[in-house]
Amino acid sequence: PKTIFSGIQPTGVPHLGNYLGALRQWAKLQDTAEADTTLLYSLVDLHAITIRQNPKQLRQWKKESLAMLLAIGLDPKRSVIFHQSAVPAHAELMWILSCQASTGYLGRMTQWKDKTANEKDGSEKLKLGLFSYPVLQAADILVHRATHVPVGHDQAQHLEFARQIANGFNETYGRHVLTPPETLVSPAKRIMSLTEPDKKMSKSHSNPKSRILLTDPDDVIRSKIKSAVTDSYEGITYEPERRPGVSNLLDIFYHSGEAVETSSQDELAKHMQGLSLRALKEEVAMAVTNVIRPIRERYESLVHDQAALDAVAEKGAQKAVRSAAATMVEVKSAVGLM
Ligand code: AQP
Repeated sequence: PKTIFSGIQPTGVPHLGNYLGALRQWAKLQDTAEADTTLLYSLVDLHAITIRQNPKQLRQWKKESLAMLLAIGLDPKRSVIFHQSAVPAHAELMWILSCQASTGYLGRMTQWKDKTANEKDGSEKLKLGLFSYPVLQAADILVHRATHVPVGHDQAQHLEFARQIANGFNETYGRHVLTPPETLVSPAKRIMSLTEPDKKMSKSHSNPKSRILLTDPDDVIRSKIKSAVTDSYEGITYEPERRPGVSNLLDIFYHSGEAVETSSQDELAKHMQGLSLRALKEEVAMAVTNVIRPIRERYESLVHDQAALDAVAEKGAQKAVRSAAATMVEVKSAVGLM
């Protein structure tokens, strides 16, 4: 039987990129997976603290992110939903895998290079936790013996690392203990920032107009899309290299599901050819508000019910603790820790 695992950092309200790139697929898998498939979805708060967080804010974001997972359609009866730090085996396996991971490989990770590009001689400021982020991510996946991991395209490199570390561990200890996972990359590979369309849409970017939040009211969504950066070329074409802004709008429109009759973004662009950029933006805004409205409404009805959210987290943690325990026995026994 398959096991599906994925995670999201509770570092703010999830945005349209998180949704189209990952969360929507998580919810869909609930309906399409075979009955004996296990689904685990985690709010990875230990990953969140690789960047300094305000404790009060982090607590709030954990609660809001949990409400959002329910709002996008995760059903706690079908999916195990839990906070990563409530399952100590994640950190424990991470330590054991740290003794397996090569620092050279970790140093070549794009996310590490991106996040440290501006710190010239900042090795005092750069934290070990950020460097070993992919090792914790590998532990998250491997501790639950996940066979499939649905993520956005930006995480593909970390998944390759998880496979390598699983294979390396099995080879070192001469038995099949860890399961190398398969990556399920979402069709919406990378949704880009609305203000700098050569960068991915991200929770942590300083400009709030760069992203559409799953809690944004319709008029806010419309105004963010209206002011999205495009270009002054003629017409509407899908050319991600030359026209990143327009192509991102076409991607968003395509994946928001209003364009079902077209089979590619290229075809969609041809379909929309006669429109002005302003009219294109209006169409995109309409599609996005239709996707986000029901999520936002469900979120608003869930987020204030602290007792219900606590109960979901508690139940999820209990199940995840059990799922991880079986792996830890095998890992510790292979290594000689027991
Ligand atoms: N722009 C994106 N397009 C498609 N998928 C995306 N994901 C994130 N951004 C995009 C996918 O969302 C899932 C959860 O992401 P995360 O919160 O764990 O990590 P992240 O990639 O670091 O997300 P952010 O929003 O950019 O957060 P910050 O700014 O805090 O780093 C992942 O599956 C990811 O692929």
